[in-house]
Amino acid sequence: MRAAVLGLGKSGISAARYLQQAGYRVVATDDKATSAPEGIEFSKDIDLTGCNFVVISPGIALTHPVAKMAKDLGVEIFCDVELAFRNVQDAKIVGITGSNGKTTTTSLACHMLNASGINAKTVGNIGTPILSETLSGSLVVELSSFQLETMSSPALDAAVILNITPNHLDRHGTMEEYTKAKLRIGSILKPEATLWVKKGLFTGYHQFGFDAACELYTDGAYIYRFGKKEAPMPPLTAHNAENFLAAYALACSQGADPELCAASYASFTKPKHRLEYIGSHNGVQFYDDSKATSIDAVLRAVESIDRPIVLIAGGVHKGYPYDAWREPFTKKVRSLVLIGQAADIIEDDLQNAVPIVRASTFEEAVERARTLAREGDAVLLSPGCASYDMFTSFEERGKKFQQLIGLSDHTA
Ligand code: UMA
Repeated sequence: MRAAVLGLGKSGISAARYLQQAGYRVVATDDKATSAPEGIEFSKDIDLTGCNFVVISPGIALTHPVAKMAKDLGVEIFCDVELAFRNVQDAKIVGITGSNGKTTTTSLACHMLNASGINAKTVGNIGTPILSETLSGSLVVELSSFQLETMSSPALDAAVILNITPNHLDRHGTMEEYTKAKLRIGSILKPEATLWVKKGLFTGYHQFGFDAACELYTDGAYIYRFGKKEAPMPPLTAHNAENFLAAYALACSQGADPELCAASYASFTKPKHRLEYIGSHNGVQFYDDSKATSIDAVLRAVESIDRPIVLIAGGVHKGYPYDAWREPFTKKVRSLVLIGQAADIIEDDLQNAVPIVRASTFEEAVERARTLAREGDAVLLSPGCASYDMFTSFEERGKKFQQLIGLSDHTA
């Protein structure tokens, strides 16, 4: 048995190790790396002849020459999560996708399951490759459109689509293709499994929201599921409440106790760099929303902050226009500090909507934002773009921001 691995980041390395242990002869390739971890053959000029399949890393597009080669040779190509789903035997798996809130919802669903005594782990796009964990017990899998694109095995016991707003259009090309990738989550459900969607997103699935017509809803005071009043609702605002309901739907579908799920929110810590409040200085509040890499995520952040905002945005452009920012920014954003490759495009799209300043480094952007903010304002890092022109990840960008602000011990 021979298998190829395309891309040697986190997911590729875990897939290569997994396949090696399963008895495959593994050959790996990567456009940047020059070697594979010990024991794995590496080739810059990979030959797929005789390979049973290729495991493609989610960050690599299907238009990559090696992916095309696989297609031409009729060799199957799929991601690490699909490989796991083909081999899983006794795990209960729930899946979460959406454009915003995936990581928070994944962590919260896991927290709720654990609070109910069901030992669960988070895996997938959240940062822990599924194949680096044992495929047993209760798994809560965060799924990106990149992963879903090559998935087909029905292994999910329940799933949720949180929302779909423009993201990754540089990779998927159109909203239609991006939506199609997200909807693939519906085709990897076990026959008896339920797909939950936010109210109004798609018909034909169980819906969650704030409307009594939904299978799961809250009136702000209580949570109602399938017509039954189940538990008190924690006091949460719109997007947080939606993420909460989605996590609750998944946890309860796995036998978690509704009251314990609801009560567990009090001990839940939101993942970092998601509209994270860092502290205040001279009457200015500072927020790190480095994870906001889409148009909609930035809008959510701006909407959530109830004071004038000095916003730092920009980075690597992901293929969508920024016009949707015009009106809300005119109302709420005092100044916009632009960084990175996308700065020209953003400035063009927001002409005359908001005062714009440019910064050539991240450090300069933070300094400009600090000086532009007045007492009673907020300084918000919510870039709406990927970080790769200046950083290796959104985490690194967020950590740097927190270090430069220097208000907390959030820099570890
Ligand atoms: N590479 C190539 N050719 C290319 C592109 C990349 O050879 O054209 C190589 C790189 O040199 C590198 C490797 O591929 O060695 C990187 O692979 P990758 O980008 O798939 O990254 P991984 O480290 O394997 O991490 C992936 C996910 N990354 C992406 O989807 C971009 C991680 O999601 C995920 O946590 C991890 O698997 C474990 O499952 C990150 C992400 O940014 C957090 N996700 C996007 C998002 O949330 O918006 C979808």
